[in-house]
Amino acid sequence: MSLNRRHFINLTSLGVAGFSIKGFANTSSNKSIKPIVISTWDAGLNANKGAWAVLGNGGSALDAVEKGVMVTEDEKNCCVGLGANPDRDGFVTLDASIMDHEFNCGSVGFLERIKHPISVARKVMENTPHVMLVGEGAQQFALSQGFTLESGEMSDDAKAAYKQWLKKSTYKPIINVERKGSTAQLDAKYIAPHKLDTGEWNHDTIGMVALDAHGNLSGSCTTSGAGFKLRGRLGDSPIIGAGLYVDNEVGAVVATGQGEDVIRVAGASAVVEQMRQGKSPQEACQFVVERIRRIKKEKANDIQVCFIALNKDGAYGSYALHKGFNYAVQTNEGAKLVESPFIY
Ligand code: SD4
Repeated sequence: MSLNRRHFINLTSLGVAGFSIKGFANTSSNKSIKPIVISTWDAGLNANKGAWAVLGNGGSALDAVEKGVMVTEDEKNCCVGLGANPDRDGFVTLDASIMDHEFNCGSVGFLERIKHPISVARKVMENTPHVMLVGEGAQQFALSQGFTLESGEMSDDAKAAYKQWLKKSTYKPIINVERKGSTAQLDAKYIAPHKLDTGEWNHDTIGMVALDAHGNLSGSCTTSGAGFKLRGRLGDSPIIGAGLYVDNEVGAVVATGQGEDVIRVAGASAVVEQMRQGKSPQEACQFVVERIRRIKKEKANDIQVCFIALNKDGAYGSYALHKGFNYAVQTNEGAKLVESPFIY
């Protein structure tokens, strides 16, 4: 049994929700695996369960990546969806995108008071001739498609975080805060996996890519964007080619971290192009993260950028600028949480 295989334990049987693997050698797979779903950060463990209910029953990658991230959007007091941190004016504004195996794609940006932005993005993809709707128009479209207008009130956690932020009101988003304690310790608690011991959220996004039993890839991404952002700000997540990209002949990639710096290099698309040139998913992610480091020079110290990638054969990998990024993997062999390799 390989090391990977040994560690790829069915977590339900262990009675824990996650299992972490440390070390560079175990942070990616070149094995051919399908179906498979991978998603960003530790919140991905729960999200993957939602995706697996579809994928494990022979369902499509597209349905899986929608259903999967809906789990996170649904979580109360979460880093994603309506429970997330607001912009600096106190409004929660959401971005999401989805892409299938035939280059169909849809996204929404600056969407307010709608519970499942990922499903609105899918409706944009399927029911309009457009790719992207934003703001009031996106909200009107959602209502026309049967979505409900929610109250717009912040979650308790977001209210507390906003109150805290207002004391200084400085616009300096911290996209990644290094965790105290190991991922294994975090797994053992598994109460609010995306929360740090300090109570802060470690991130604001979930991105997911999946390969189904039919060999088709799809991806999704949903976010409240950077906490306390300027009103009207869009990040990379709703931008096809930046936050998310899928080419069914090559692979699927999703980004998390400082959206502005992902957009600058057309990040997800750039990673797919590196895989097309023959790089493994991890090598392709690393290539683009290193490009961002070169562009940002010493400012790379202040930002986090991470990519996860899944290729056509089900091999996967990731790379991050800074320590502290992890992602969740689910296959027929079970579920695990993987710590990403990084530069700093
Ligand atoms: C954004 N990329 O809006 C998102 C933020 C993020 O974990 O990934 N946070 O820039």
